[in-house]
Amino acid sequence: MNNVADLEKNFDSKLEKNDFVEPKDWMPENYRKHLIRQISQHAHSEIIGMLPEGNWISRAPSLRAKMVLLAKVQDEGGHGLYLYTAAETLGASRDELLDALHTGKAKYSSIFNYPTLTWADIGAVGWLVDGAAIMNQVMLQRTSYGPYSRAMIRICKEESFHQRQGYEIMCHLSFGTEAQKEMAQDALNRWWFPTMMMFGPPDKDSPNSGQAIKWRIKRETNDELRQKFVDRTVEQAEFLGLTIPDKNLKWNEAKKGYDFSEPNWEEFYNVIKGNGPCNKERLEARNKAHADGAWVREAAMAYAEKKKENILAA
Ligand code: FAQ
Repeated sequence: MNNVADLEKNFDSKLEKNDFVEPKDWMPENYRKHLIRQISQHAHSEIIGMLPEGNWISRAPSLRAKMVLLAKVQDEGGHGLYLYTAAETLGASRDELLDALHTGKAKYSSIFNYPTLTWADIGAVGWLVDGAAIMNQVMLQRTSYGPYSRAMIRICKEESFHQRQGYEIMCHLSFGTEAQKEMAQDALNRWWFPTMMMFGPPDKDSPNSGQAIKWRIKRETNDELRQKFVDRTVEQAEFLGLTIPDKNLKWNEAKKGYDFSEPNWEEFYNVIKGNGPCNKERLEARNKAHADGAWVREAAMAYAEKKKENILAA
């Protein structure tokens, strides 16, 4: 089979049957590009997402809290690696992807441009941000590209632990002293709407969703996932005795879900253009980490060269 029409037919039939597309299979060029865009943005989000939490490792309130947070932040680094590797199977090079991140050309999730001001923010990030990430990633386990799907299966398992870690912190604070409960409420107030933005713009303003759904890259739309997230999270906030900072939040019996306010989309576009509260700081920290890690990459290359020489000489 080598004429393009046959190849396209074979690709479409794979999607139809919910089979995976694998790296060596023929795929339309725009499908490949779409995946590189989404997977690399996702990978960048994971490694930039280490920064706001890493900020609290040295200040965690107990040894246990520190160990758990350390493990979580390391997991995020691992997620970045699986995802960069998945993007590499599509022909993108790691250097090229990282260069786009470091020069500010590539996007990463808007949420990581907000500051983590108190320990309660670490609770809110785990509970809300990881909660939203899971809501989005569960559907990506069924994405049509095999390596991305397999990476997501492992990532989702780890993200569930992360969400529990955050919710546990919120429980301690919410059922603690008045001052602790206030800290938890303050964190919820600041993280609620930025978390809602993580799902992306409303479907009517989402240029990539239509094609992503056709290609089964995304299995649910931005608005569908946002709705699911709200419906699930309200009950968790009620258990904590915290108030979601949205006066329009109201159960709608007809749709069997909550009505809620739209996030401030102007703020969202401003953040993804590079003008959020921490964009500059995040890119500087990431560039510094990359420069500081140059010796590790050089050592790994030297080791690989040596090994190759030994194999050739044998
Ligand atoms: N932030 O047409 P759509 C995590 C961009 S992982 C920044 O709707 P699409 C784990 C979008 O790229 C969090 N940019 O786009 C963790 C597009 O721009 P482009 C990341 C955003 O791709 C937890 C434009 O707006 N998760 O949190 C955002 O169909 C704790 C138009 O948007 C993923 O990446 C945003 N929030 O839908 C780590 C999951 N939303 O490229 C550490 C995989 C939209 O045309 C600590 N990605 N944009 O220039 C996806 O599912 C999708 O890419 C969406 C966006 C849903 C994010």
